[in-house]
Amino acid sequence: MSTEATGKEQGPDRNAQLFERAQRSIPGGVNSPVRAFRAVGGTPRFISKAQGAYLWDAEGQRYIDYIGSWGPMILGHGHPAVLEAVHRAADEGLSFGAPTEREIELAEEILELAPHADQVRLVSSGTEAAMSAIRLARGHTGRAKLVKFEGCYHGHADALLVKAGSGLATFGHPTSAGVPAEVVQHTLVLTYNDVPQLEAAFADFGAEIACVMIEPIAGNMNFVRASLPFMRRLRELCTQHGALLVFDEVMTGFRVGLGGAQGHYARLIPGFKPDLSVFGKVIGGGMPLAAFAGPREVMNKLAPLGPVYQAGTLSGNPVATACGLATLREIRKPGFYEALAARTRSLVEGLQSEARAAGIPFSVDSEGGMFGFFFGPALPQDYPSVLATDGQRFNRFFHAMLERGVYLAPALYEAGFVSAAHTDADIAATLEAARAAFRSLA
Ligand code: KE4
Repeated sequence: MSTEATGKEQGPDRNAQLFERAQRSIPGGVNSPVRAFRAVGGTPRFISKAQGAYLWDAEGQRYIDYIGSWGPMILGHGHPAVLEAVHRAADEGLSFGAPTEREIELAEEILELAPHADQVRLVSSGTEAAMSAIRLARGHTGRAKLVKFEGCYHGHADALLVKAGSGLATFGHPTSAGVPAEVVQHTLVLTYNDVPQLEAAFADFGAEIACVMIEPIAGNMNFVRASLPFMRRLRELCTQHGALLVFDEVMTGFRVGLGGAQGHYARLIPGFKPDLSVFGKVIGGGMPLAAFAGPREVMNKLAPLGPVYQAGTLSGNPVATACGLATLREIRKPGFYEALAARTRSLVEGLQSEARAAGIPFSVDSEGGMFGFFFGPALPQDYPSVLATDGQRFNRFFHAMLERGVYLAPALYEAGFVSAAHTDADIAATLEAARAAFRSLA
């Protein structure tokens, strides 16, 4: 067996060997389900190193990376300023369980970019941030009901593992074993972009709704935008009924633009702002860091000031905050998002034209450094229409691209991400691979 620069053993079936070994000690061989490739089939790639826009797997195969750790790696892997900040922070100490100046700096940077919020609490994962935001909304309003939308994912807290029921008032059908019906009895799942259904829900339960949590651009059903009429009406109804509008920007925050999706909607709907925001991914730069933010009158309800308890041993971890700060400082540089959005647009427009040339029904969309594509003639507007696209073709395309050294998200319902490290040559190489991949599908 040869060893490579990474010092790890290599061989033609190293990924398969590692996957087989991993399954002996880790459920499904992975620490997060989507990594197991079960939606697309085949053997997951065990990554040995990453640099810039590229990943290398255990067999030394190089891939152009369009997952970027599911969003965090917006600068690309191994950005020198980020690594230098992380190394310096690590030398000063990995964790103290006590406040640090760097947490204040990161909180201030986040608040500059989320103008609706006065305060922010740092945590270690998007799940933790979303779960805490819901508890805070319920504590602040004194109400129990929670509204979410089918196809949106806000982490795996019990109250959020709920599937859409058949009718409007069908609260609380757990999607996961181990979640008692009582825990999700207050969670109502509606259809994304469905204004009449939203109005009916508020007409029936408005006075009981603590919050509505939404992915403002739904990256967990690949890439589905909230329509302006829907988003405008959602804001009106939350205000009218005293429910908090919670923007889950774990994926879109600092990804679709410096001001996230809320900045995008504020430009389109005068005066628009959410009541609470949930952030993650990019703000940690690849380290475990997430956050939730809101106006002082709401955030003051949090322990130790108020009655809503929330805590975390590694919250605001000094190495993670150094990584996040270094990342945010880079993305705030002039022209960063214009260049990222242009490169992402050139990717999706190229994919669209290659699919058209091969006669394959295909639709694409992107915002900033986030993109999605579907094997179907029109962009879906909700989860059922995402499922109605051609999943088989998606899976075959995924593998055809993987074989050609392009690493896309291994599931129809996931979004894709471009980094600042992706060059025009990388986009061109991706489109060349796509040309052959589409031909293999025709
Ligand atoms: P984490 O607990 O995985 O840090 O964040 C949960 C979360 C919350 N909100 C949104 C909008 C999210 O996209 C996520 C996590 N996203 C998935 C990818 N779709 C993470 C990948 C994974 O589960 O391994």
